[in-house]
Amino acid sequence: PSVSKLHRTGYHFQPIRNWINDPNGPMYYKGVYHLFYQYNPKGAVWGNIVWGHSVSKDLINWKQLQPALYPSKPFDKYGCWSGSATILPGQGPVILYTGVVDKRSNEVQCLAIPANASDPFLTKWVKPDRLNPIVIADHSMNGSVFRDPTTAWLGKDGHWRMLIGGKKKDSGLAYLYRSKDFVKWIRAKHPIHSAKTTGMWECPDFYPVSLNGKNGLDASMTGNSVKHVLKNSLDMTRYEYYTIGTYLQNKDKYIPDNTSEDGWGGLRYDYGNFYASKSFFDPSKNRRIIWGWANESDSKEDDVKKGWAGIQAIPRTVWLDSGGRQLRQWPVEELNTLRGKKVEIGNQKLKKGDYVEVKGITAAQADVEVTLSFSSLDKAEEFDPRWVNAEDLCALKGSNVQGGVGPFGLLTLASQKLEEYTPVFFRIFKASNKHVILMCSDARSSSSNIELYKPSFAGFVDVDLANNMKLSLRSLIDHSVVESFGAGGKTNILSRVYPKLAVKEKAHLFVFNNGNEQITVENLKAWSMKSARRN
Ligand code: DQQ
Repeated sequence: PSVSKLHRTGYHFQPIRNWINDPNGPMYYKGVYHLFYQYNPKGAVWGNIVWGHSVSKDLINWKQLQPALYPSKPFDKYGCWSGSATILPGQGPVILYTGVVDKRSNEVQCLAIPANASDPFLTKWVKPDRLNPIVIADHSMNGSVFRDPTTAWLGKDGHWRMLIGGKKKDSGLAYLYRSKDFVKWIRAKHPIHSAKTTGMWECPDFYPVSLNGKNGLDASMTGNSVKHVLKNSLDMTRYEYYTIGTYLQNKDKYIPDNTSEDGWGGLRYDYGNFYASKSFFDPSKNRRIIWGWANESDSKEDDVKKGWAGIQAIPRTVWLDSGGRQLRQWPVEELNTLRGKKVEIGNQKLKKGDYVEVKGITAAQADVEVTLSFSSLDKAEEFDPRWVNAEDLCALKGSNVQGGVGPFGLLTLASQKLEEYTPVFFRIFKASNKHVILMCSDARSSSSNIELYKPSFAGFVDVDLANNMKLSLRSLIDHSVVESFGAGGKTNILSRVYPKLAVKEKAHLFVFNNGNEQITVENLKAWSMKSARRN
């Protein structure tokens, strides 16, 4: 098969061809899930941006429709950029999106409504001339860094609110707008929040999470039983970070808890390739779901050759961890319908240097869940407090650098003789009064192709090992994707990789240990994954 076929995904979302980036306006409406996305109908590189549109009954199998929004008006002549959907009670959905008005990329906010709100597929959208654009930057603002309206929420006063990402000097900020009728929007005096030195905030997302359990909440929910999440995508490095905090509705201010950094070193949904994410509330299953875009890490020329670029990560259910200090995420349960042949390993000991192959599944298109335990942390290596950057630490202490407790985990997309492999693993260090757990997804050994971006993605994992000496890992392997969830979705890493040897039936999966402490594979389940329909 040609290169284009070798790395195309089997069950991650991607359109039939061409470029995609940000997920836009996800929603559930009249029994149908809608996903829109930044899409170039003319090629496999960014440009000519329209809103591609696909629909699904289960978030996994998709049907591609005609683009929903494309430049057709003076206010969106140079592109229909990112935005969100809000379902107005008793009326139907409204899309708010960014229109680009000139070549210098001056941006305004626009509104679109379905031509026929009783059509569950919402195939046709109109942009009423008498209403648009609904928001323009005023003189005190820079109109070329002013975009990506959020889903709106309704305040107790009956007025709608929404956020728009922006920048002032080098601070990132989210402007707050209010409206009585969803048409006339007025900017509040203060942004809902801002943070110094973070640069432009793209694709802000703001939503409540429950303090009591995994259930998702409608965007308008407030009160004592909720916290709020503010997520921003940082243009300067293509990383996102989020904080958990309190939304003071009477002041329309958001105050982050000081349990994590409000800036570059903050918490991330994903410590790998995952950007411009957006969440929505799914009332049919009472959950909040996050979509995120994973771009290619091969070259532009490769993308043109392939005829496609960009995928969406598997939609993830998101909720507040019981400690209240971070979120957790897990692939939507519908993904399990693609699970086919299953193999299992139980109670397997792994001594230092052991590599055990997981045989009998399609290792290039698979879902693996594993729990690994150890009986002591005595052998853990000393943690150097200067190791603040997880990615650098992963580069220093790769899967083949022997350790004390760990490295242990999976070798995904491995060639038979291990010329190529993408390891996903843990390594445990001893710090002054606690343990530090590093999780890595290291693409450096993923391919013999040298013209690729092969980062050693990594994050720290906040788990107390004192009375529970085990760690779990789930990896969704899909030809050019390894999407991993550590410790039940506390630390997650998506990597894009392009093996040359470890492709199709030549790909293998191993579980390994390269530390002095013996590891037990308590339980490993791996499934061959069927392909999703994405016609
Ligand atoms: N992508 C869109 C913008 C957004 C950026 C343009 C984030 O609206 O800020 O394609 O990837």
